[in-house]
Amino acid sequence: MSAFIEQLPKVELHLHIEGSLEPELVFALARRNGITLDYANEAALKAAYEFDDLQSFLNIYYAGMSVLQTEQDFFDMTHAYLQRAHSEHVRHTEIFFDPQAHTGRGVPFSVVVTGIHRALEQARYDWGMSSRLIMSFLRDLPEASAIDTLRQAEPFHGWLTGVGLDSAETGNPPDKFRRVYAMARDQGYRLVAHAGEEGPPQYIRDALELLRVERIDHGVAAIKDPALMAELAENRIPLTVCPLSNLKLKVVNTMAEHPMGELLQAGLCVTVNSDDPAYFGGYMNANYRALQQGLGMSNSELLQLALNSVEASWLSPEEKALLN
Ligand code: ES4
Ligand code: ZN
Repeated sequence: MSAFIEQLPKVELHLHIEGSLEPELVFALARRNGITLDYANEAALKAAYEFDDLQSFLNIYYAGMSVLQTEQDFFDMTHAYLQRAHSEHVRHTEIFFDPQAHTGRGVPFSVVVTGIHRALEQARYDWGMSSRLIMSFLRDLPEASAIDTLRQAEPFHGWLTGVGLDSAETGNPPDKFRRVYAMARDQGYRLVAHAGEEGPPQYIRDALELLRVERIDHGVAAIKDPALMAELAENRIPLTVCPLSNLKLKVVNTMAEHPMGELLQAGLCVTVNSDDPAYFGGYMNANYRALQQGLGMSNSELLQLALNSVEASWLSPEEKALLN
């Protein structure tokens, strides 16, 4: 592993905490909670991590997180991710969670958010690692469910910086969530959305114009639309790109075909992130490494990507100055 990548102080902006649940922890929590999984053991679960597209991944992602029941479970999952991130010199992290994937199984919103928040506070205390928490709406559910989730979040607004939009993209365009994004904006939440992962460049435009998001998660489809690329570069709209995720979900066929290099050359504020590291074969260093090896990126390009993440983060100017 390249010492440059390992020692680079990094910021992560696109991480689904439920996607950091490693097979070992899935089985440990299943045993603790008396849950029987459809997979005999960790090896059998891992063997199922061969995906054809986003939906084939989401099916296993939702099955894996079904073992999460108690506040301690959410704490343990989050703590394990933060420990790993800390060991890779991640200095700040902005984390998604999917409340509806838990409340839909009868786990209260308060249990989920309290367990995650406690682990974030401990990482701040133990390691000086800063974080922001983003609740993400599931776009394959109706907008009314997202509105209900926004209401359940009200007592915890102080712990939540922003809202996001994830899960099955195709057929669930940004327009479907126009009202809930306007409500979240009125309540003072910052706004992001997944767009242009499997979906078309138009979903990126719609997320910006209809939802008024300030960052785009993935956004790699912008490579198909030169006018949109120019607009993203001009306005320094950050894209939180996830190279190993794109490879595993066959958004690209090989890392050599990944658009990250072209997007960076065109002046976009592109950033490197791990998305669902337990499922996609690596945490932050592995994602930087994939760009170094697959695209031949130089250390100065990798440094520019890391600086972009500081710029794109929701840290205050004072906090940013401390990181740089
Ligand atoms: C996700 Cl890679 C990806 N895309 C969309 N939604 C997601 N939720 C978790 N990982
Ligand atoms: Zn994602």
